[in-house]
Amino acid sequence: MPQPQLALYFAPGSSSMAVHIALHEVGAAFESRPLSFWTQEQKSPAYLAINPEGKVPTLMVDGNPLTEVAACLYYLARAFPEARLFPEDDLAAQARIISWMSFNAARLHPSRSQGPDIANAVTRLAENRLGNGPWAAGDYSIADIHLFRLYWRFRNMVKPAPGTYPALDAHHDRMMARPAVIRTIETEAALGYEFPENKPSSK
Ligand SMILES: N[C@@H](CCC(=O)N[C@@H](CS)C(=O)NCC(=O)O)C(=O)O
Repeated sequence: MPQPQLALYFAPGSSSMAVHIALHEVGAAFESRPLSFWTQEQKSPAYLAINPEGKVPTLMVDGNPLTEVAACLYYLARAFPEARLFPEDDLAAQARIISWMSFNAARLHPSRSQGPDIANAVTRLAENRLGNGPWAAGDYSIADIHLFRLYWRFRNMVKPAPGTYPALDAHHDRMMARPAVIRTIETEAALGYEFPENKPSSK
């Protein structure tokens, strides 16, 4: 099968980081299309024509936009099966991965903007669910990439006291040792994390 033409619209440190990591995990050639949240490039008419929600990620696949982290991760895992990010022949394991990614997208991510009580309560659910790991759904998979990005951001922003989320911390550390994660973080950090709460008032 010829390799699809891939391009990733992303903003450093945001949800799109998960797709960025997966692109490196599968070893795909892709074009980087960084957007700046500070200058609201994600709301520009040109980008809204591609993704009317004005959010990242958008993964362009042969010129067609694919949105939502879970869908982009699923696409990459299935398009590059040799990376073994999705078990091709284990229905129960596939369902566990979908279950985790549904939880990540529907509970964990939204909880970040629902106040500290809800954010902590849902993070506690993730912690208990992960248990002793090492990975979310058996072998390493796209569910781990999705979960990692959400906890990575939470950990850097909220700075929970050491020992609050030991399973998530251990998972985070395992992920941080992966070359695909290291490469993604180096690339995105070099561009600058433009989180709205860090925006200098002068800019
Ligand atoms: N449900 C979407 C959420 C994507 C999302 O919320 N992206 C945020 C960054 S983490 C974004 O682009 N925000 C820009 C904005 O809302 O202006 C997914 O999982 O891909």
